[in-house]
Amino acid sequence: MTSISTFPITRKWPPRHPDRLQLYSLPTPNGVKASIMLEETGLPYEPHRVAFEARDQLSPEFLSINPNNKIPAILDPQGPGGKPLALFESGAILIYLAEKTGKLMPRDGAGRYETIQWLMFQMAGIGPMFGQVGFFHKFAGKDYEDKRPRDRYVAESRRLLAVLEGRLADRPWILGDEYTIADIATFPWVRNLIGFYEAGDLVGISDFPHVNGALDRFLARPAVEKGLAIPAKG
Ligand SMILES: N[C@@H](CCC(=O)N[C@@H](CS)C(=O)NCC(=O)O)C(=O)O
Repeated sequence: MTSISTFPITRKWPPRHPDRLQLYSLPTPNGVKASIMLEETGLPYEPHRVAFEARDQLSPEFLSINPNNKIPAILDPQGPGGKPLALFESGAILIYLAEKTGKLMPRDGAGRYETIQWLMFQMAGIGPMFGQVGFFHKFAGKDYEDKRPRDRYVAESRRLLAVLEGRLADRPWILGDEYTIADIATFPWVRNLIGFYEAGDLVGISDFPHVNGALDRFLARPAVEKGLAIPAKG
C-alpha cells in the first residue's frame, strides 16, 4: 500500500490514523454532504477542519489536492487498485463513496443514472442558485439598492423548489422509497436556505409541503445529525 505521507496535505493536517480516509472540510452545505455520507456508510474516517478565517483553503497544502480552493476534499489511502485517491467536488465524492461502499445509490443501471441525474440537478441548480439567494439576501449583496438580481435568483430557486416538490409528491425520498446520495446532496441546501440564509419567507417555503416533509425526515436521521457538526470546532 502506498502511504499517504507523500501527499503534501498531510504536512498541514497530519493524520493520526493514516489508514483511514481523510476528510478536509467544514460544516457548510457542501461540506456536510461528505461528512453525512461518511456517517451514513460507517466508513472509518478522520476529519480535518479547513479554517476559512485562516484562509486554509488557499494554502499550498490544500491546493495540492484541490486547485479550486473549495471544501470538501478527501484523501482515501485505499482508493481504486489499493492506491491512494485524492478527490474534490462534493458530487464526485458522493458517487465515489457510494460505489466504494455499495451503499446509498442503486447498483442497477437505470436507478444509478437516475440518482446521478438528481445529484447533478442539485450540483448545477439548487446549490448555485440558493447560494446566490444567500449572497443577495443575507450577505454583501443585501445592501444593493437594485433588487433585480436578488429577485431573479429567488424566482429561479422557487422554480427549482417546485420541481423538487413535484418529485416528492408521491415518494418519501428523491429516488422513491430508497434514500440516496441525491437526498444527501439536496437537503443540506434546503436546510441552509431556510436556516442560515433566513430566506424561507422570501422563497415562500410553506408552498412546498412535500419538500418540508422530506427535510424533516432527513434531519431526523442520526447520521445527518452527527454529520452536520463535522468537523467540530477547535
Ligand atoms: N462545487 C463545489 C462547491 C464547493 C464550495 O463552494 N465550497 C465552499 C463552502 S460551501 C468553499 O469552500 N468556499 C471557500 C472559498 O470559496 O474560498 C462542491 O460541491 O464541492
